[in-house]
Amino acid sequence: MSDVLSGKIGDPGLLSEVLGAYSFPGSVISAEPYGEGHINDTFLIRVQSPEGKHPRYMLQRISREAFPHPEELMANFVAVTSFLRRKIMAQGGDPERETLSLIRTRGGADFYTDSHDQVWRLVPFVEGTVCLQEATPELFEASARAFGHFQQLLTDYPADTLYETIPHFHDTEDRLEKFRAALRGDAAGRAAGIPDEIRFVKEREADCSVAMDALRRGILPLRVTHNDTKLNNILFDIKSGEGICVIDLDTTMPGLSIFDFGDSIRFGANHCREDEKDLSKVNFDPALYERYTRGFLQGTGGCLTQAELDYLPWGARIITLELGIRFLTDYLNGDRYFRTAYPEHNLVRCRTQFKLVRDMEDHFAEMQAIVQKYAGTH
Ligand code: ADP
Ligand code: GN1
Ligand code: MG
Repeated sequence: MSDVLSGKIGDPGLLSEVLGAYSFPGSVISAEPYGEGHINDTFLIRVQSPEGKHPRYMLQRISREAFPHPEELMANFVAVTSFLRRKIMAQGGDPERETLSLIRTRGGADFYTDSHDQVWRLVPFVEGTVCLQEATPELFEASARAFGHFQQLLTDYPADTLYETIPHFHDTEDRLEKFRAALRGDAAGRAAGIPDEIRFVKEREADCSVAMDALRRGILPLRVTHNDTKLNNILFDIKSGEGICVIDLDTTMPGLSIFDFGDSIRFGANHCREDEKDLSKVNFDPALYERYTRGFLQGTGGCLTQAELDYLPWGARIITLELGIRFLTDYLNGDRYFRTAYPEHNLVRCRTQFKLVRDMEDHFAEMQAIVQKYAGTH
Protein backbone atom coordinates (compact mmCIF):
# COMPACT_ATOMS: atom_id res chain seq x y z
CA MET A 1 0.00 0.00 0.00
CA SER A 2 1.10 3.58 -0.70
CA ASP A 3 3.90 4.80 1.59
CA VAL A 4 2.61 8.33 1.19
CA LEU A 5 -0.67 7.30 2.67
CA SER A 6 0.93 5.31 5.45
CA GLY A 7 3.05 8.36 6.27
CA LYS A 8 0.04 10.65 6.18
CA ILE A 9 -2.05 8.65 8.56
CA GLY A 10 0.97 7.68 10.65
CA ASP A 11 0.04 4.02 10.99
CA PRO A 12 0.51 1.63 8.04
CA GLY A 13 -1.88 -0.91 9.50
CA LEU A 14 -4.64 1.62 9.88
CA LEU A 15 -5.36 1.87 6.18
CA SER A 16 -5.85 -1.88 5.83
CA GLU A 17 -8.08 -1.78 8.86
CA VAL A 18 -10.29 0.95 7.35
CA LEU A 19 -10.43 -0.58 3.87
CA GLY A 20 -11.17 -3.95 5.43
CA ALA A 21 -14.31 -2.51 6.94
CA TYR A 22 -15.78 -2.10 3.44
CA SER A 23 -16.75 -4.61 0.78
CA PHE A 24 -15.34 -3.59 -2.63
CA PRO A 25 -16.29 -5.26 -5.94
CA GLY A 26 -12.67 -6.38 -6.48
CA SER A 27 -9.20 -5.78 -5.06
CA VAL A 28 -7.92 -2.39 -3.92
CA ILE A 29 -4.93 -1.55 -6.13
CA SER A 30 -4.00 1.91 -4.80
CA ALA A 31 -4.90 4.57 -2.27
CA GLU A 32 -3.48 8.09 -2.62
CA PRO A 33 -3.96 11.40 -0.81
CA TYR A 34 -6.23 13.60 -2.88
CA GLY A 35 -7.54 17.17 -3.16
CA GLU A 36 -6.65 20.46 -1.53
CA GLY A 37 -8.90 20.56 1.52
CA HIS A 38 -7.70 22.32 4.67
CA ILE A 39 -9.50 20.14 7.21
CA ASN A 40 -10.31 16.52 6.37
CA ASP A 41 -7.99 13.87 4.88
CA THR A 42 -9.19 12.62 1.49
CA PHE A 43 -7.88 9.54 -0.36
CA LEU A 44 -8.58 8.24 -3.85
CA ILE A 45 -9.11 4.47 -3.82
CA ARG A 46 -8.72 2.48 -7.05
CA VAL A 47 -10.22 -0.99 -7.35
CA GLN A 48 -9.85 -3.66 -10.02
CA SER A 49 -12.83 -5.95 -10.46
CA PRO A 50 -12.66 -9.53 -11.80
CA GLU A 51 -14.60 -8.29 -14.88
CA GLY A 52 -11.79 -5.83 -15.67
CA LYS A 53 -13.62 -2.73 -14.40
CA HIS A 54 -11.79 0.00 -12.43
CA PRO A 55 -14.22 1.64 -10.04
CA ARG A 56 -12.85 4.52 -7.96
CA TYR A 57 -13.89 5.81 -4.54
CA MET A 58 -13.20 8.68 -2.19
CA LEU A 59 -12.33 7.70 1.35
CA GLN A 60 -12.34 10.52 3.90
CA ARG A 61 -11.24 10.79 7.47
CA ILE A 62 -13.31 13.44 9.21
CA SER A 63 -11.31 15.85 11.34
CA ARG A 64 -12.27 15.49 14.99
CA GLU A 65 -10.58 18.80 15.76
CA ALA A 66 -12.97 20.62 13.43
CA PHE A 67 -16.02 18.40 13.95
CA PRO A 68 -16.54 17.43 17.59
CA HIS A 69 -19.50 15.13 16.76
CA PRO A 70 -18.81 13.29 13.48
CA GLU A 71 -21.82 11.03 14.05
CA GLU A 72 -24.09 14.09 13.92
CA LEU A 73 -22.31 15.27 10.78
CA MET A 74 -22.95 11.88 9.18
CA ALA A 75 -26.62 11.95 10.22
CA ASN A 76 -26.90 15.31 8.40
CA PHE A 77 -25.08 13.84 5.39
CA VAL A 78 -27.52 10.94 5.10
CA ALA A 79 -30.59 13.12 5.64
CA VAL A 80 -29.56 15.83 3.17
CA THR A 81 -28.34 13.51 0.41
CA SER A 82 -31.52 11.37 0.69
CA PHE A 83 -33.63 14.51 0.40
CA LEU A 84 -31.61 15.73 -2.60
CA ARG A 85 -31.78 12.30 -4.21
CA ARG A 86 -35.60 12.34 -4.11
CA LYS A 87 -35.78 15.88 -5.54
CA ILE A 88 -33.26 15.16 -8.29
CA MET A 89 -35.18 12.04 -9.33
CA ALA A 90 -38.47 13.95 -9.32
CA GLN A 91 -36.90 16.50 -11.68
CA GLY A 92 -35.69 13.74 -14.01
CA GLY A 93 -32.02 14.04 -13.02
CA ASP A 94 -29.45 11.35 -12.22
CA PRO A 95 -28.93 11.18 -8.45
CA GLU A 96 -25.77 9.05 -8.83
CA ARG A 97 -24.04 11.99 -10.52
CA GLU A 98 -25.87 14.99 -9.11
CA THR A 99 -25.41 14.30 -5.42
CA LEU A 100 -23.14 12.17 -3.25
CA SER A 101 -24.11 8.61 -2.34
CA LEU A 102 -22.81 6.88 0.73
CA ILE A 103 -21.32 3.40 0.74
CA ARG A 104 -22.05 1.55 3.95
CA THR A 105 -19.61 -0.60 5.86
CA ARG A 106 -19.80 -4.40 5.83
CA GLY A 107 -21.74 -4.07 9.07
CA GLY A 108 -24.24 -1.69 7.42
CA ALA A 109 -23.07 1.43 9.25
CA ASP A 110 -22.97 4.90 7.66
CA PHE A 111 -19.34 5.39 8.71
CA TYR A 112 -16.43 3.46 10.19
CA THR A 113 -14.81 4.33 13.49
CA ASP A 114 -11.23 3.04 13.55
CA SER A 115 -9.17 1.75 16.46
CA HIS A 116 -7.92 5.32 17.11
CA ASP A 117 -11.50 6.54 17.38
CA GLN A 118 -11.27 8.39 14.05
CA VAL A 119 -14.32 8.47 11.77
CA TRP A 120 -14.17 7.55 8.06
CA ARG A 121 -16.68 7.56 5.20
CA LEU A 122 -16.64 6.17 1.69
CA VAL A 123 -18.40 7.54 -1.41
CA PRO A 124 -18.14 6.59 -5.09
CA PHE A 125 -15.93 8.87 -7.20
CA VAL A 126 -18.30 10.75 -9.52
CA GLU A 127 -16.84 9.77 -12.88
CA GLY A 128 -16.75 12.04 -15.90
CA THR A 129 -16.32 15.11 -13.73
CA VAL A 130 -13.53 17.50 -12.91
CA CYS A 131 -12.90 19.61 -9.83
CA LEU A 132 -11.20 22.98 -10.34
CA GLN A 133 -9.12 25.34 -8.21
CA GLU A 134 -9.67 28.19 -10.67
CA ALA A 135 -12.11 28.63 -13.52
CA THR A 136 -12.89 30.52 -16.69
CA PRO A 137 -15.70 33.08 -16.38
CA GLU A 138 -18.05 30.56 -18.08
CA LEU A 139 -17.25 27.82 -15.56
CA PHE A 140 -17.44 30.26 -12.67
CA GLU A 141 -20.95 31.19 -13.79
CA ALA A 142 -21.78 27.48 -14.12
CA SER A 143 -20.65 26.96 -10.51
CA ALA A 144 -22.94 29.83 -9.50
CA ARG A 145 -25.93 28.18 -11.16
CA ALA A 146 -25.09 24.94 -9.35
CA PHE A 147 -24.75 26.53 -5.91
CA GLY A 148 -27.90 28.59 -6.52
CA HIS A 149 -29.78 25.46 -7.60
CA PHE A 150 -28.52 23.64 -4.48
CA GLN A 151 -30.04 26.46 -2.43
CA GLN A 152 -33.29 26.16 -4.33
CA LEU A 153 -33.46 22.37 -3.91
CA LEU A 154 -33.10 22.77 -0.15
CA THR A 155 -35.45 25.73 0.20
CA ASP A 156 -38.22 23.62 1.81
CA TYR A 157 -35.87 21.50 3.95
CA PRO A 158 -36.79 21.97 7.63
CA ALA A 159 -33.65 23.68 8.94
CA ASP A 160 -34.30 22.87 12.60
CA THR A 161 -34.03 19.10 11.96
CA LEU A 162 -30.30 19.32 11.15
CA TYR A 163 -27.45 19.29 13.65
CA GLU A 164 -25.10 22.26 13.83
CA THR A 165 -21.92 20.37 12.94
CA ILE A 166 -19.72 23.29 14.03
CA PRO A 167 -21.57 25.53 16.47
CA HIS A 168 -21.36 29.26 15.61
CA PHE A 169 -19.59 28.38 12.34
CA HIS A 170 -20.51 31.61 10.51
CA ASP A 171 -21.39 33.64 13.58
CA THR A 172 -19.07 36.51 12.74
CA GLU A 173 -19.55 38.16 16.14
CA ASP A 174 -18.41 34.94 17.81
CA ARG A 175 -15.43 34.74 15.41
CA LEU A 176 -14.49 38.27 16.51
CA GLU A 177 -14.73 37.21 20.16
CA LYS A 178 -12.50 34.21 19.50
CA PHE A 179 -10.00 36.48 17.78
CA ARG A 180 -9.96 38.79 20.81
CA ALA A 181 -9.39 35.81 23.12
CA ALA A 182 -6.53 34.55 20.93
CA LEU A 183 -4.99 38.01 20.98
CA ARG A 184 -5.18 38.16 24.77
CA GLY A 185 -3.79 34.62 25.12
CA ASP A 186 -1.07 35.13 22.47
CA ALA A 187 -0.27 31.42 22.76
CA ALA A 188 2.35 31.41 19.99
CA GLY A 189 3.90 34.78 20.90
CA ARG A 190 2.95 36.26 17.52
CA ALA A 191 0.69 39.20 18.47
CA ALA A 192 3.48 41.80 18.53
CA GLY A 193 4.29 41.07 14.87
CA ILE A 194 0.85 41.83 13.42
CA PRO A 195 -0.13 45.43 14.36
CA ASP A 196 -1.56 46.21 10.90
CA GLU A 197 -3.83 43.17 10.85
CA ILE A 198 -5.03 43.86 14.41
CA ARG A 199 -5.90 47.43 13.41
CA PHE A 200 -7.66 46.18 10.27
CA VAL A 201 -9.98 44.04 12.38
CA LYS A 202 -10.55 46.76 14.97
CA GLU A 203 -11.68 49.19 12.27
CA ARG A 204 -14.28 46.64 11.08
CA GLU A 205 -15.76 45.42 14.34
CA ALA A 206 -19.15 46.91 13.45
CA ASP A 207 -19.21 44.97 10.14
CA CYS A 208 -19.02 41.72 12.09
CA SER A 209 -22.54 42.42 13.42
CA VAL A 210 -24.30 43.39 10.17
CA ALA A 211 -25.52 39.89 9.17
CA MET A 212 -25.97 38.56 12.71
CA ASP A 213 -28.04 41.62 13.56
CA ALA A 214 -30.24 41.15 10.47
CA LEU A 215 -30.75 37.51 11.49
CA ARG A 216 -31.68 38.45 15.08
CA ARG A 217 -34.16 41.03 13.83
CA GLY A 218 -35.81 38.51 11.51
CA ILE A 219 -34.75 40.39 8.39
CA LEU A 220 -32.69 37.47 7.07
CA PRO A 221 -34.16 33.94 7.31
CA LEU A 222 -32.28 30.91 8.59
CA ARG A 223 -32.18 28.27 5.83
CA VAL A 224 -30.33 25.08 5.07
CA THR A 225 -27.14 26.31 3.46
CA HIS A 226 -23.85 24.73 2.38
CA ASN A 227 -21.54 27.11 4.23
CA ASP A 228 -18.36 26.25 2.30
CA THR A 229 -19.12 27.19 -1.31
CA LYS A 230 -15.60 27.28 -2.69
CA LEU A 231 -15.20 26.52 -6.38
CA ASN A 232 -13.44 23.27 -5.49
CA ASN A 233 -16.59 22.02 -3.78
CA ILE A 234 -18.33 21.62 -7.17
CA LEU A 235 -17.83 18.82 -9.67
CA PHE A 236 -18.17 19.90 -13.31
CA ASP A 237 -19.36 17.53 -15.99
CA ILE A 238 -16.43 17.10 -18.38
CA LYS A 239 -18.67 17.06 -21.46
CA SER A 240 -21.19 19.80 -20.74
CA GLY A 241 -19.11 22.07 -18.50
CA GLU A 242 -22.08 22.37 -16.13
CA GLY A 243 -21.57 22.22 -12.36
CA ILE A 244 -23.47 19.02 -11.70
CA CYS A 245 -22.65 17.96 -8.16
CA VAL A 246 -22.19 20.00 -4.98
CA ILE A 247 -19.81 18.16 -2.65
CA ASP A 248 -18.23 18.68 0.79
CA LEU A 249 -21.50 18.64 2.70
CA ASP A 250 -19.92 18.59 6.17
CA THR A 251 -21.13 22.08 7.04
CA THR A 252 -24.52 21.84 5.33
CA MET A 253 -26.74 23.02 8.17
CA PRO A 254 -28.83 26.04 9.17
CA GLY A 255 -27.19 29.22 7.89
CA LEU A 256 -27.52 32.34 5.76
CA SER A 257 -27.86 32.24 1.97
CA ILE A 258 -25.86 35.47 1.69
CA PHE A 259 -22.81 33.61 3.01
CA ASP A 260 -23.13 30.85 0.40
CA PHE A 261 -23.16 33.55 -2.25
CA GLY A 262 -20.39 35.43 -0.49
CA ASP A 263 -18.00 32.55 0.05
CA SER A 264 -17.98 31.73 -3.67
CA ILE A 265 -17.25 35.38 -4.44
CA ARG A 266 -14.48 35.44 -1.84
CA PHE A 267 -12.78 32.43 -3.40
CA GLY A 268 -13.53 32.88 -7.08
CA ALA A 269 -14.06 36.54 -8.01
CA ASN A 270 -10.33 37.19 -8.24
CA HIS A 271 -7.31 35.79 -10.05
CA CYS A 272 -5.17 34.52 -7.22
CA ARG A 273 -4.86 31.63 -4.86
CA GLU A 274 -6.04 31.90 -1.27
CA ASP A 275 -2.41 31.96 -0.13
CA GLU A 276 -0.88 34.31 -2.73
CA LYS A 277 2.04 36.13 -1.11
CA ASP A 278 2.24 38.98 -3.63
CA LEU A 279 -0.68 41.21 -2.64
CA SER A 280 -0.41 43.20 -5.89
CA LYS A 281 -1.88 40.09 -7.54
CA VAL A 282 -4.79 39.92 -5.12
CA ASN A 283 -7.63 41.92 -6.64
CA PHE A 284 -11.41 41.59 -6.51
CA ASP A 285 -12.76 41.34 -10.08
CA PRO A 286 -16.20 43.00 -10.51
CA ALA A 287 -16.68 41.31 -13.90
CA LEU A 288 -16.39 37.86 -12.31
CA TYR A 289 -18.67 39.02 -9.50
CA GLU A 290 -21.25 39.95 -12.14
CA ARG A 291 -21.00 36.54 -13.82
CA TYR A 292 -21.44 34.78 -10.49
CA THR A 293 -24.39 36.98 -9.50
CA ARG A 294 -26.16 36.25 -12.75
CA GLY A 295 -25.62 32.49 -12.44
CA PHE A 296 -26.51 32.32 -8.76
CA LEU A 297 -29.80 34.19 -9.17
CA GLN A 298 -30.68 32.03 -12.14
CA GLY A 299 -29.97 28.92 -10.04
CA THR A 300 -31.97 30.05 -7.02
CA GLY A 301 -34.99 30.41 -9.29
CA GLY A 302 -36.61 33.14 -7.22
CA CYS A 303 -36.41 31.42 -3.82
CA LEU A 304 -34.56 34.29 -2.11
CA THR A 305 -36.40 37.08 -0.31
CA GLN A 306 -35.91 40.74 -1.22
CA ALA A 307 -33.91 41.23 2.00
CA GLU A 308 -31.58 38.37 1.10
CA LEU A 309 -31.04 39.92 -2.32
CA ASP A 310 -30.30 43.30 -0.73
CA TYR A 311 -27.75 41.74 1.64
CA LEU A 312 -25.88 39.60 -0.93
CA PRO A 313 -23.00 42.10 -1.36
CA TRP A 314 -22.67 42.24 2.43
CA GLY A 315 -22.48 38.46 2.45
CA ALA A 316 -19.35 38.62 0.31
CA ARG A 317 -17.71 41.35 2.37
CA ILE A 318 -18.48 39.79 5.74
CA ILE A 319 -17.56 36.19 4.93
CA THR A 320 -14.23 37.38 3.49
CA LEU A 321 -13.55 39.44 6.61
CA GLU A 322 -14.62 36.49 8.78
CA LEU A 323 -12.26 34.04 7.08
CA GLY A 324 -9.40 36.55 7.35
CA ILE A 325 -10.16 36.79 11.07
CA ARG A 326 -10.27 32.97 11.35
CA PHE A 327 -6.87 32.60 9.64
CA LEU A 328 -5.44 35.32 11.91
CA THR A 329 -6.91 33.67 15.01
CA ASP A 330 -5.36 30.35 14.04
CA TYR A 331 -2.03 32.09 13.43
CA LEU A 332 -2.20 33.56 16.94
CA ASN A 333 -3.14 30.17 18.40
CA GLY A 334 -0.16 28.46 16.77
CA ASP A 335 -1.82 26.92 13.65
CA ARG A 336 -4.02 24.36 15.32
CA TYR A 337 -7.04 24.36 12.99
CA PHE A 338 -6.13 24.89 9.31
CA ARG A 339 -3.56 22.63 7.69
CA THR A 340 -0.44 24.74 7.03
CA ALA A 341 2.65 24.15 4.90
CA TYR A 342 4.94 26.74 6.56
CA PRO A 343 4.89 28.90 9.73
CA GLU A 344 3.52 32.12 8.14
CA HIS A 345 0.90 30.31 6.05
CA ASN A 346 -2.14 31.42 8.03
CA LEU A 347 -0.90 35.02 8.15
CA VAL A 348 -0.38 35.01 4.37
CA ARG A 349 -3.91 33.66 3.93
CA CYS A 350 -5.28 36.31 6.28
CA ARG A 351 -3.61 39.07 4.27
CA THR A 352 -5.15 37.93 0.98
CA GLN A 353 -8.59 37.96 2.57
CA PHE A 354 -8.10 41.42 4.07
CA LYS A 355 -6.91 42.76 0.72
CA LEU A 356 -10.06 41.40 -0.91
CA VAL A 357 -12.21 42.98 1.82
CA ARG A 358 -10.63 46.36 1.13
CA ASP A 359 -11.27 45.94 -2.61
CA MET A 360 -14.89 44.96 -2.02
CA GLU A 361 -15.36 48.02 0.18
CA ASP A 362 -14.08 50.17 -2.68
CA HIS A 363 -16.45 48.48 -5.15
CA PHE A 364 -19.43 48.18 -2.83
CA ALA A 365 -21.84 50.50 -4.67
CA GLU A 366 -21.09 48.67 -7.92
CA MET A 367 -21.64 45.31 -6.21
CA GLN A 368 -25.06 46.47 -5.01
CA ALA A 369 -26.03 47.79 -8.44
CA ILE A 370 -25.09 44.48 -10.07
CA VAL A 371 -27.34 42.50 -7.72
CA GLN A 372 -30.23 44.86 -8.45
CA LYS A 373 -29.62 44.49 -12.19
CA TYR A 374 -30.15 40.71 -12.03
CA ALA A 375 -32.57 40.57 -9.09
CA GLY A 376 -35.36 41.85 -11.28
CA THR A 377 -34.86 39.17 -13.90
CA HIS A 378 -34.46 36.04 -11.77
P1 ADP B 1 -12.38 18.78 2.13
O1 ADP B 1 -13.34 18.97 3.26
O2 ADP B 1 -11.07 18.31 2.59
O3 ADP B 1 -12.32 19.98 1.24
P2 ADP B 1 -13.89 17.45 -0.02
O4 ADP B 1 -15.09 16.62 0.31
O5 ADP B 1 -14.12 18.77 -0.65
O6 ADP B 1 -12.97 17.55 1.28
O7 ADP B 1 -12.96 16.56 -0.98
C1 ADP B 1 -11.68 16.99 -1.39
C2 ADP B 1 -11.56 16.90 -2.92
O8 ADP B 1 -11.80 15.54 -3.33
C3 ADP B 1 -12.58 17.73 -3.69
O9 ADP B 1 -12.16 19.05 -3.86
C4 ADP B 1 -12.70 16.95 -4.98
O10 ADP B 1 -11.61 17.25 -5.84
C5 ADP B 1 -12.52 15.51 -4.55
N1 ADP B 1 -13.78 14.78 -4.35
C6 ADP B 1 -14.44 14.63 -3.17
N2 ADP B 1 -15.51 13.82 -3.32
C7 ADP B 1 -15.52 13.43 -4.62
C8 ADP B 1 -16.35 12.55 -5.40
N3 ADP B 1 -17.38 11.90 -4.84
N4 ADP B 1 -16.06 12.37 -6.71
C9 ADP B 1 -15.00 12.99 -7.27
N5 ADP B 1 -14.18 13.83 -6.60
C10 ADP B 1 -14.42 14.05 -5.29
C1 GN1 C 1 -11.95 24.99 5.04
O1 GN1 C 1 -12.26 21.91 4.24
P1 GN1 C 1 -12.19 23.00 3.24
O2 GN1 C 1 -10.83 23.25 2.71
O3 GN1 C 1 -13.24 22.82 2.15
C2 GN1 C 1 -12.95 25.54 6.05
C3 GN1 C 1 -13.81 26.64 5.40
C4 GN1 C 1 -12.92 27.74 4.85
C5 GN1 C 1 -11.93 27.13 3.87
C6 GN1 C 1 -10.95 28.14 3.36
C7 GN1 C 1 -14.85 23.08 8.17
O4 GN1 C 1 -12.68 24.35 3.99
O5 GN1 C 1 -14.66 27.20 6.38
O6 GN1 C 1 -13.68 28.73 4.20
O7 GN1 C 1 -11.17 26.05 4.51
N1 GN1 C 1 -13.81 24.46 6.50
C8 GN1 C 1 -14.02 24.26 7.82
O8 GN1 C 1 -10.28 27.64 2.26
O9 GN1 C 1 -13.57 24.99 8.70
MG1 MG D 1 -13.70 20.74 -0.10
